[in-house]
Amino acid sequence: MKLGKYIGFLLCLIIGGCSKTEQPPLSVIFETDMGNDIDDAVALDILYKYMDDGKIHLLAECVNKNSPYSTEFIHLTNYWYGYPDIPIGRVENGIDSNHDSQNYAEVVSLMKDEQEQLIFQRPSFSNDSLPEAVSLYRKVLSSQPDTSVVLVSVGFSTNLVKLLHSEPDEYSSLNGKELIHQKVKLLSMMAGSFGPYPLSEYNVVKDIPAAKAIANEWPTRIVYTPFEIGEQVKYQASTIEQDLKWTSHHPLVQAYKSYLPMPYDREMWDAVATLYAIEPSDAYFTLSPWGDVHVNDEGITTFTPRVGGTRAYVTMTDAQAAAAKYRIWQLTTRPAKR
Ligand SMILES: [Ca+2]
Repeated sequence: MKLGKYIGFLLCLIIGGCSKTEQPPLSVIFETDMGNDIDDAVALDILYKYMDDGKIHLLAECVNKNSPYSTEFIHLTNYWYGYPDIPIGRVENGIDSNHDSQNYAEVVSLMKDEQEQLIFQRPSFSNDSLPEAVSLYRKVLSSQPDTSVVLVSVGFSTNLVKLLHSEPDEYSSLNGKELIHQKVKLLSMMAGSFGPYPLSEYNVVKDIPAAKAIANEWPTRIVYTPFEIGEQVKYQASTIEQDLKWTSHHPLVQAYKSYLPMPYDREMWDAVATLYAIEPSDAYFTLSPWGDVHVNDEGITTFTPRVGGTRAYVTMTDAQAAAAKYRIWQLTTRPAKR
């Protein structure tokens, strides 16, 4: 080995970067209720940054919030971050969440400057012309190598259960369950609560039949990021106000400021589920034993350990939560490559 290469090899060993950069990009699909809470927008920013780093290939973005502005916001950010070709899927007959919160996706999509021009320019857009998510899932999954795709679900399970129960079609002779079993290696899901007190978590309670079906029937591993995690990892108002000034108009900044009156710190449930999907390091996470998850009629989730089980959930020590919080800050404050 030549001296230069040897020194480089040693540096790689010391900083631990060699094996990471040599890994092929992880194939990821993002499933979101974009617009209901600001952590979806933070999670998506993180995914773009992982793409900037060559760590992932974002195959598709599917929306389970029944609003044309949820898909339009993602269309907008795809252009702004420099990834205009990522396909977007829409939900059909999704459950209603349009009055659950201030829809920052709508506010940012319509935001104009003093000359009445859209601040975030993008090609014209029609939600109705998008493929339904289940169709997009089947098209994308069927084209991927076996056991290669990681799904990040940070909203309701409406689209996922439609995929699970889908029939063979033009893209695959497999039914949904068979297709998932063949292609998906992990579902990282923000849902549920496994703390000391029963709690109906939002993503579950909005579509309980779907959450039940996923817990009972999903044929590959699921790792839940539960409600309790949010309290440990909060995004800070000061980051929005001070650390994202590299550009005059940033969709994440505008979305954050539109969601709730500033200043506020917000729980980062969805960003944590995304971090787990891409970097499931014990620097950030403690994984429960594997077992089963049960969802009752009120949307309360319970976990039972079982040898051979395929469900688990994450917890964090204070040190792990601090490390995850720093990692999320590091990714989101970094300028996008665009
Ligand atoms: Ca969400």
